[in-house]
Amino acid sequence: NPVKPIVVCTWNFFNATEKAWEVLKSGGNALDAVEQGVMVEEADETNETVGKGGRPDRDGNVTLDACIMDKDGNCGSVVCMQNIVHPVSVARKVMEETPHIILAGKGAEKFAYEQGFKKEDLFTKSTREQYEEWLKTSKYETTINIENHDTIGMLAIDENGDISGACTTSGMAYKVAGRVGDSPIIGAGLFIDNEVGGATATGVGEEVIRTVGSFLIVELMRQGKSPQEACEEGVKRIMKKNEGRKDFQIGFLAINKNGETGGYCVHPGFTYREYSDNGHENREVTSFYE
Ligand code: SD4
Repeated sequence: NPVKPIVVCTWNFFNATEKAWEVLKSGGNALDAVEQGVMVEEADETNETVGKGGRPDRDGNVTLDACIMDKDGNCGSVVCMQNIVHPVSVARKVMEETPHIILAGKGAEKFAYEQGFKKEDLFTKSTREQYEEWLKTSKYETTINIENHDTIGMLAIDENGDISGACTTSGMAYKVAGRVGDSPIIGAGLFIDNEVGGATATGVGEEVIRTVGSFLIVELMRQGKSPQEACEEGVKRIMKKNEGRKDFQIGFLAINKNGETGGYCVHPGFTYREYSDNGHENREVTSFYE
């Protein structure tokens, strides 16, 4: 018997998972659940990798990336968008209200205003102070599990057994202006195939894009691998291209149509949250590549 409803998300996001679970338990669909779930992190100023309070690029612009994908393979995405707290909801509007899939930068922002979204400064006191401190050295480096931690990718199956997913981030802190990561790229940071399952990613986006990670994992599940095995293979493909380089973190999270889940990462420290009628858990990913 398939486990449903069920929701999983990257890292230990209690409030976001609670919200998505509430939507699913009240009979809501998976698309609404993942949108409303990740919106909690977008609004949370203490999460400095997503939405309001996200860290800026090296020129001091807070630019956000997000995407959403539904059971029918419809998807929407915004990349490098400023001044809007909820990029995932703009991505959903792109999916539902335009003939397009990705809107970028100023065009995405203009579209958001046309759809009724409000302009808001995404800096917080904390991120502004950190940025000013960073400017003193202007050194770009990614610290495993720390500096660029906390992108939320969420996958859900509703009572009908239908799957949707969403992913939202401010990307790598102090990135080059204009940089877009994996999170809003369909197939890289997120992929859903309602016949098979879904996958999402966190960590250094460039590495995820190079293997089209989430699509790869879903296709591996289609070929018969479990979510766990598929995530392991996804990480291994990335490591193969890096010839011994291990100074970065990648975390993959996957779910299949039966509600089985799995996660794998390069280094210890990646966790995911899972809610179903079988329990509400924060799962430490205890097997990793390192
Ligand atoms: C990116 N994958 O922009 C994102 C960063 C991330 O937790 O996952 N942070 O590359």
